[in-house]
Amino acid sequence: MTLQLHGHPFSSYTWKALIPLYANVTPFEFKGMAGDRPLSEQLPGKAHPGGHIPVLVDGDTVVVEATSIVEHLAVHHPGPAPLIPADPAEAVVARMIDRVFDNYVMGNMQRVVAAHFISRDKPELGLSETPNQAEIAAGRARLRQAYAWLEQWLSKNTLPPHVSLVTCAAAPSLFYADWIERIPSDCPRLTRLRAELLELSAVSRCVEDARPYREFFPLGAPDRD
Ligand SMILES: N[C@@H](CCC(=O)N[C@@H](CS)C(=O)NCC(=O)O)C(=O)O
Repeated sequence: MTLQLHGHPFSSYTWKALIPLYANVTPFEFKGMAGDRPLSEQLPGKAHPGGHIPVLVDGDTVVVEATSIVEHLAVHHPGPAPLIPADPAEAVVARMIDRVFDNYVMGNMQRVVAAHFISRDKPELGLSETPNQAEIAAGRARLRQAYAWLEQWLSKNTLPPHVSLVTCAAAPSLFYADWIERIPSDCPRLTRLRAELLELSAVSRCVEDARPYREFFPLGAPDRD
């Protein structure tokens, strides 16, 4: 039975699930979300405990959380992309950096985006005329902190080869975070990593799938990438 991925082409976490599917040329059906209804109403059987996307349906198995989707694909639908390093110690490091990108880059990027909506819990209500400036400033400061940490980590460590779990987390989070808080010039390794990720065909496919939706980026999408 064909895999089904429920998501939206502009959603950063949907990219995280799409990248391994594209990298391994895994057959799947993309089930897009209709924009004007709450996600909780649209997911299969309200499949995600938080009403979030992406959700992967693999036969009778429903997989939630993008990291777990990548792990599920690595186990049940392996291909040429080494999603999880075979060496257990290297896998631990990959999972740690996955957490760093999700929690401190993706999380603070989403925090700034959410500060532009009337309600954080119901983005479908639309944009606020008075975005929460304190939240925006705090999210941007945390992004700078995460960039500095990653730059320092990259100066001493090597990432697993692409396409790995780290690729899947780093590509969407750095893509969108840089639109909010540009990676500074004193983080050349991180700048190079973002550019390298965008060169990967599995990632550039996501960028192109999402391009028609850029007008919905609440801060206004920059004229690049
Ligand atoms: N922890 C979740 C986060 C997923 C997430 O934040 N998805 C966003 C889209 S990128 C979403 O569903 N937003 C809509 C909402 O929260 O209603 C994961 O790793 O999959």
